[in-house]
Amino acid sequence: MARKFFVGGNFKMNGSQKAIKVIVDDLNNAKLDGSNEVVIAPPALYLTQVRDTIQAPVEVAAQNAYFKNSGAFTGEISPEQIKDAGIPWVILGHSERRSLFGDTEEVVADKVKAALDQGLKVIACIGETLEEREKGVTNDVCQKQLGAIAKVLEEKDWANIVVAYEPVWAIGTGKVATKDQAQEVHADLRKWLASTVSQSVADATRIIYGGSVNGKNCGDLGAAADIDGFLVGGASLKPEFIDIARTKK
Ligand code: G2H
Repeated sequence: MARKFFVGGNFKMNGSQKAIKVIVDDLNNAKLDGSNEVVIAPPALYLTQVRDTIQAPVEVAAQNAYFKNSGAFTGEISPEQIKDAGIPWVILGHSERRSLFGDTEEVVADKVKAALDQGLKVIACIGETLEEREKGVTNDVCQKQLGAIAKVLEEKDWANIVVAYEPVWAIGTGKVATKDQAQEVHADLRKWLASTVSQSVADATRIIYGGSVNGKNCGDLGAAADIDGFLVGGASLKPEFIDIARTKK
């Protein structure tokens, strides 16, 4: 089954009303043809600005959500609120959330489940550190992180999940994984999905790559058999994001 190429733009904690308007105007003017699925994730404060101004086929994602729908959780936003605001997607388990804000594997799994239960679609991020890669435990780490999520899901939930493999050593460093390095992990993850969940989920689930993707390396990376798209950070704030969004498989 053909997997639709997916390009996400993760603005992280960057942008202003003015700067985000420029990005949205550029995307609208690009008149993307919908052959790739394109989703942008501004900071929470600007979600409704982007929702009100971005044109199809581009969609909007939150960068995080809590696992409760309401209550005394100062500073958090809930899946129910994201849904209520008309935002269809949420990024969960990004390595910056895991390393800087204490999102454990269990917390990420709870967040994924809560988001799916609200009908949101999830970009679920996993990835190893440099130390883990050098120790040769990349697959163990990635499969354990994805395993924690898989444990709380039913088979049908996978239809609303995009898995983002983001090696921590490649994030924001300019050190992109080679096509072969990324392809190897993606292929192993797909095999793991086939043996742990089902062959049909393995065949249908998009596994996207994140970590220093830019307008120059997207064509090469995107040609790998098991790379079904990208999660783009720094370059999503620049005009080259349009070139990445147009990557041809
Ligand atoms: C990885 C990626 C976006 P960047 O975090 O999720 O960021 O492209 O800046 O490495």
